[in-house]
Amino acid sequence: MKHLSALVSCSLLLAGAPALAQSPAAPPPVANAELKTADGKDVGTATLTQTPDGVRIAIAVKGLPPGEHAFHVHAVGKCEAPGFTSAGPHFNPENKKHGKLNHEGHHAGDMDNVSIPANGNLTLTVVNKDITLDKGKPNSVFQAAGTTLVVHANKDDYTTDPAGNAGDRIACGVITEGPAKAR
Ligand SMILES: [Cu+2]
Repeated sequence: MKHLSALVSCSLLLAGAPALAQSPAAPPPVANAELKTADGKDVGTATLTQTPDGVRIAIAVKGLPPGEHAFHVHAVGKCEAPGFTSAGPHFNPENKKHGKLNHEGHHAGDMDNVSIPANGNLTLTVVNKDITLDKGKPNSVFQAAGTTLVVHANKDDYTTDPAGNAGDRIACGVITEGPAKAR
């Protein structure tokens, strides 16, 4: 431990005082996902920020079909059109059942439905307390296989295992370290 702290102090000295804000244990401050539809259309971004209460996900989407849509973190960081089945099942590091209304639930990747208004555009912030940006934790979005954010055609019934009866996957974005690209 002494060696480790000596090493840490040394690298802090080398890097200068601002490095204090980035101790080796700190998770990446931000991640993003660029959401695309099955035909490759850009439908917006999500920005993920670590907070003491979980990961805050700020969504800014456009051109999605109006109505209630399931919105989940999925367990594979691949968005292969058209079906996005490459994104795998819901992110579920604790091996639970699907849905917040399921007494054997819920998946860490389960989140509330998003409600897209008539114009197809939505900005919304949600907090997922079951995931983290902290690399190396079982519930980190930074897994070897990656993770994705997925929007479905239908709403999640919050009960039906394994996917809430939410239908097709209509938009997908790989969760990637760093801020979203300026657009
Ligand atoms: Cu899903």
